Amino acid sequence: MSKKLLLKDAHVEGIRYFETYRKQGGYGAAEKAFKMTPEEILEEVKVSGLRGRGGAGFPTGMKWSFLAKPEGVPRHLVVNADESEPGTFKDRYLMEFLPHLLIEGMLISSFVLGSNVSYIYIRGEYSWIPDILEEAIEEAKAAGFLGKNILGSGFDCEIYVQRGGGAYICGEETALLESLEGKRGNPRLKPPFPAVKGLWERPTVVNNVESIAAIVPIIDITGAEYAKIGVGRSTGTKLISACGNINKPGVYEIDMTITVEEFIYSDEYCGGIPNGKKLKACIPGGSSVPIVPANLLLKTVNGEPRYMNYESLADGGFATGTMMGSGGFIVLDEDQCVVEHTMTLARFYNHESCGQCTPCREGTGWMYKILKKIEKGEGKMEDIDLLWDIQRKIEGNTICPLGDAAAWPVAAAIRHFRDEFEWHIKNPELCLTQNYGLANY
Ligand code: L3W
Ligand code: SF4
Repeated sequence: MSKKLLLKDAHVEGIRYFETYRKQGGYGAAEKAFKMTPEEILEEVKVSGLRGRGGAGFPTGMKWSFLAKPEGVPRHLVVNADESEPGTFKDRYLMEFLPHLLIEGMLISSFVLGSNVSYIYIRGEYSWIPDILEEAIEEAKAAGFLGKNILGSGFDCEIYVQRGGGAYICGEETALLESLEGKRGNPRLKPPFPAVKGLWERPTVVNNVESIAAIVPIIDITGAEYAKIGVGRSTGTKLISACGNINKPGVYEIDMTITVEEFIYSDEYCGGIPNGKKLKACIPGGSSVPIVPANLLLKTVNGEPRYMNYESLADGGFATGTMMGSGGFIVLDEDQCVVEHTMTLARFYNHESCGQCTPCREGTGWMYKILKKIEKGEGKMEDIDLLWDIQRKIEGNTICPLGDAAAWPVAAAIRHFRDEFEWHIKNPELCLTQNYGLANY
């Protein structure tokens, strides 16, 4: 059984409210942190080995230590709650059921970073959650955990919630900052990174909801104890949102030592695949990461079991491995069509491209058109090589990672399931979607 750090009180009735959260020991980590110096807390975060839970896995302590501190310039913490990655819904769970865990994490993080005004940027579609967060912020303020002179420390902190307008690209940190400034959410060129020039050109740390929530248990149990959970550079616990062809979709907290097989088949987690169907493939880290066929999902290229952690999932590189990403775990059974699935994703990335760079703006649309043709049974063999060529020209040639995110699923689908693409081309009369004319696409 995985250790629970973030979700240990998730099922306590009323945990959403300050009084219950406090009774369960909530804000104890904040009280402990305010007896430490910001440097001591930063050291705990570094020792914990916590890596960003939004997708990139960048070490949180290192990101915090990059924060520029020019004299007289305000600094900000911005929590990225624009959780729009298909298959990813773990931050929604945290904010909906444990809003005070996020606020306590933000308070401690703001104290370390010297952010007197911090923000939560939340995706527009999570329309009911801002009210939950704002109510929790008011409760924390009334109890003296936000506002002026918190716990007599002389430190002031306000938290504001900003709703996004429903664009996936605003989950990219610099597009998010543009949007927070009231502009169209177009990604900026990096460097400079937000840690140097972020919100209104001020030094800014942008962290995912889960990363900030994890600061609470790190302070509670110490960074060293946190680092003992998990394995290698995959320390602590990770939330996984599991969906697709599984018996028990939901949000699970794992300690990154379990195998992929255990995660899919054990009753503690996904509970296996409905109707005794076979596993075909899985996308373990949200739609942006490469799809992996069952044989490589259950073991690595070296024949070792594949584990649910950053290193094992990436074993073999992108050629055979994949990524932990945001932890959006999508399971496909033997009846699913990889071509259709890839086409749906291509449509999504084409729709969400901000259009600033040519390879992404043109390439995503081109890939979608070709995939639609193949899916309808109107493709030619040379289309597969053309698709391969287009995705290669997108990867690494764009301003932000959306280009890579659009290219990788196509590359992995062709690499691992080329036979399915060929089958569509050789058997146009059997392509199921042909008769529907793909009206919904
Ligand atoms: C200062 C340096 N800061 C890096 C910071 C940087 C950022 C973080 C990671 O994309 C990925 C993407 C999606 N000085 C720095 C520095 N930083 N070097 O570190 O940066 P980076 O560029 O590796 O990644 P990113 O731009 O944050 C995120 C993948 O995540 N993904 C996306 C999921 C989307 C969601 C969602 O909808 N919420 O989770 C899933 O896998 O493809 O590769 O903060 O500033 N020298
Ligand atoms: Fe916009 Fe795509 Fe370029 Fe990102 S890669 S900046 S989404 S056009």
